[in-house]
Amino acid sequence: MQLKFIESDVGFQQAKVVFLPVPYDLTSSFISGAREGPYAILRASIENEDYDMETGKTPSSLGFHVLDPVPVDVSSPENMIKEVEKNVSYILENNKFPVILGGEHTVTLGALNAFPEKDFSILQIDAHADMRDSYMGSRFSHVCVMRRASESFDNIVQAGVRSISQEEADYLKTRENIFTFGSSFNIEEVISSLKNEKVYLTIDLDGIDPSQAPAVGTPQPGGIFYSQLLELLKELSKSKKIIGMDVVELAPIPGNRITEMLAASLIYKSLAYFL
Ligand SMILES: [Mn+2]
Repeated sequence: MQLKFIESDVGFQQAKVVFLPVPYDLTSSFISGAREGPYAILRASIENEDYDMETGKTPSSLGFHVLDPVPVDVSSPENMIKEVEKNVSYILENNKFPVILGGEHTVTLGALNAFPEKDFSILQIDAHADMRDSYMGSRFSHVCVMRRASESFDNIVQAGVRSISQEEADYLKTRENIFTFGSSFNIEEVISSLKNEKVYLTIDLDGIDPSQAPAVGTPQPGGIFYSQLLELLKELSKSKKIIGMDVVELAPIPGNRITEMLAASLIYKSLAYFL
């Protein structure tokens, strides 16, 4: 099956935006199924109009290409992260904008590792801080992903966070350039916490209110609303250069397409704002 985002696929060489499906959910701790996430988002994207009413842009005119899904390596999360890194490096070396479709949140580490310069900030949309040092014997569980990232990156800004362990809260106190916001945040405050001009965006869909994005691995009541998130991303695009993004943790609910429709629209709107 040829995978596409929206209708068109111009091939790798012509594309400005390259989608990387990563159907991986080995460390999911509650509801598994994130391996189906990338296909669900791509299928849902077909239902979208390719014209964005708000910006008057047609993001698909940038040229889209969907790479073959990253083969799932269940031998260890580290090997899976390396596979993602290899693929994202290839996208970056060819000067294209990467959009990684998870899969569980662990895949973000592969994307972050792929950037040769670590001169950027990370904006994380998430219900959880994902700052545990290890979980169930693994340091590469999806709930440890931002802790690992914090070992290579100084400035991480989290929004939508409403579930956190004591261990994580204590760790965050030791990091002056990691900022954690709940679901109701001031957009200016979030953006001014991003210290670098370049920003990588990671969206864990559980950051969004579960009434709007129910199909996630670990739903948490409360959350950011779609319109609020779009407002944040639109403002972000005015002062920052977005260098790549991922959308993770979609575990489809059979018969309920709301979350994948939201994810597809969110990506499309982001591209309209960012590029
Ligand atoms: Mn997460």
